[in-house]
Amino acid sequence: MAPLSSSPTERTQVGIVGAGPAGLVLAARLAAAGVDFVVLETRSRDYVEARVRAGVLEAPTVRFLAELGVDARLRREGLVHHGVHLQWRGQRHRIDFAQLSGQQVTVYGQQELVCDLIACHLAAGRHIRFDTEVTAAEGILDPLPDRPDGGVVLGWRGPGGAHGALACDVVAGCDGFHGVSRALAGRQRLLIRERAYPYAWLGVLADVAPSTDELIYAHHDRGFAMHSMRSNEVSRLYLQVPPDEDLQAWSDERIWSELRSRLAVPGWELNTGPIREKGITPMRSFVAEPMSHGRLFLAGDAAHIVPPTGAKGLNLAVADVKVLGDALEGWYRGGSTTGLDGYSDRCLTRVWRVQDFSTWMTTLLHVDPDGDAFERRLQRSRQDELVRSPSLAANLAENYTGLPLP
Ligand code: RFL
Ligand code: PHB
Repeated sequence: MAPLSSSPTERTQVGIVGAGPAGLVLAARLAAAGVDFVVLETRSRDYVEARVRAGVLEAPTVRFLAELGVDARLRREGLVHHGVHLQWRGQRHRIDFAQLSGQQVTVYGQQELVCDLIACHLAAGRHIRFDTEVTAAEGILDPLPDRPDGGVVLGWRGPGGAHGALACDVVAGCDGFHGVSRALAGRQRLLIRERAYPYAWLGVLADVAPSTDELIYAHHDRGFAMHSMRSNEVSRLYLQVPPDEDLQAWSDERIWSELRSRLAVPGWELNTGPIREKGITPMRSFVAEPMSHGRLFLAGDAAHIVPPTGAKGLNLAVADVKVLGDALEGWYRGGSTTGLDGYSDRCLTRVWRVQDFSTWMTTLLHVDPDGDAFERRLQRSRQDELVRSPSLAANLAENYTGLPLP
């Protein structure tokens, strides 16, 4: 095969692989800095905009989106929550974020944010190529030069079997856990640390008014359950299920009945309604270190995954690209490579804090099918301690609503 470098069809400064939250927020940051980029996304625009995922934005994430000027609809439609309910043994306990951390979170669907960012980029005439899969790269592991030199070429496969190549200075690997970027770094260069959990989440989106003003995270002997929302008319709910669970085994009636049992507290009713969408998500913790390799910078789920209990995946992706955007701006302004050299270490400090918080929230609230009686008793003690200790509750509030961005 001819080398990719013999046929670049286009040139830019930063090649961004993936139009998820990481790629699209990085694009907004680079646009603000006057740095040129092209986003290559393997899926269609419709597919990317319809993918139902995260729902909670930390306070620092919301502030950063405001700085980038991409928060108009988020400000109008986002639901600001000043607390959250934790529940065990049939009792609900409110964690008051405002009082304990002075911050709040905003409930706003990930796909709404993705739609807003895509609309903003396309309206400004910026380049997002949908249905275009990055398949290969040249020069990506060469040492980072002091000055941008167009030394990387990304090969892509596009609609109708078309092929092409994009020449760029550096690559932002924002292509999620199943993307190609981590593989381009080379397995032997990565230190992988991971953990699988003996459970998954069955998630549903239902056309029914939420039965709660704030999110409910519930531990129950039958398993974890959660009540979230997307608007005053749409509820988002989750149930702990076995990792290999068959979605077909879950009729709408069974889902509502199970949610009703696990979320029950005296005097509270669960509203039910038509289920619009359901799916099963495995739970995993994963970190690939380092997050940079020559001219490749991994960001978001491409570099790390957290179990969703702490509501952190999207927020961590945004934190990564804040660091990357600042470092790239410095490099393009003629500064040194210092910011880019420090990218991985800077991100990993937060990544591991968030891994710890997400694991802690997960094990506090789920039923471990392999856990022994000793483990179950420890879990109960941890739950009690959270109700007793304002300093532990404050630690939860601080981590959940978001530590300051780097
Ligand atoms: P994404 O969103 O997976 O986007 C990667 C994009 O790259 C594309 N791609 C490629 N493009 C070109 N060439 C290739 N070879 C490519 N390979 C892949 C993909 O098509 C895709 O469009 O990764 P990103 O941007 O890093 O964003 C990460 C977040 O999506 C993820 O962390 C969150 O959704 C996790 N998450 C949550 N995070 C939160 O902060 N708060 C939450 O409340 C929250 N809840 C959740 C969640 C994730 C969940 N699931 C389904 C995993 C709840 C659930 C149920
Ligand atoms: C959601 O609304 O989808 C959501 C909220 C909180 C989580 C995970 C998911 O921890």
